[in-house]
Amino acid sequence: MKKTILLISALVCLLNSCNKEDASPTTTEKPITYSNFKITSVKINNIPFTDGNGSSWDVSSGPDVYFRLTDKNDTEYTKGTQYNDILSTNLPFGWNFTKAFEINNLNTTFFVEIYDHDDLDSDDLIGIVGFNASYFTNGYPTSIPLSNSGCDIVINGTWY
Ligand SMILES: [Ca+2]
Ligand SMILES: [Ca+2]
Repeated sequence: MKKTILLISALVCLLNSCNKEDASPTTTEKPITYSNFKITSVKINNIPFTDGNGSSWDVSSGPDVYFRLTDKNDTEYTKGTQYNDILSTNLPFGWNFTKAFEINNLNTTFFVEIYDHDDLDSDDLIGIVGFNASYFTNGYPTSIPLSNSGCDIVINGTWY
């Protein structure tokens, strides 16, 4: 008999605690949060075809475009293979990562540096676009458009 009473009181407790949860304002479900993001591809929608002086990147052809993924210390994490003689009609173009680039600290800022490769002198920097994944944790978009200095890019990836 004692056992039954104990069981019943335990059950009542359980029910009460359930009721308390039900009384909370909207839902008892916790919103999903992610603490990592991995970049699976980078797409270039637009680049400026002239430098700050109005000169084209190459004298007689379009720029030979590649990107470097770096951090503030200029550590290079990955580099995209070069597309030669890009014209505005080649836009958009991009790179699928053979190995996704994993960001384990969402607060770290990375940079997509877009270059024109030159054979005879140092490569021309077309533009740099910063990316800090923590700015996108409201909604966790898997396709993130970013713009800076005339460069419009899209970073695609997965939250996990
Ligand atoms: Ca050049
Ligand atoms: Ca060229």
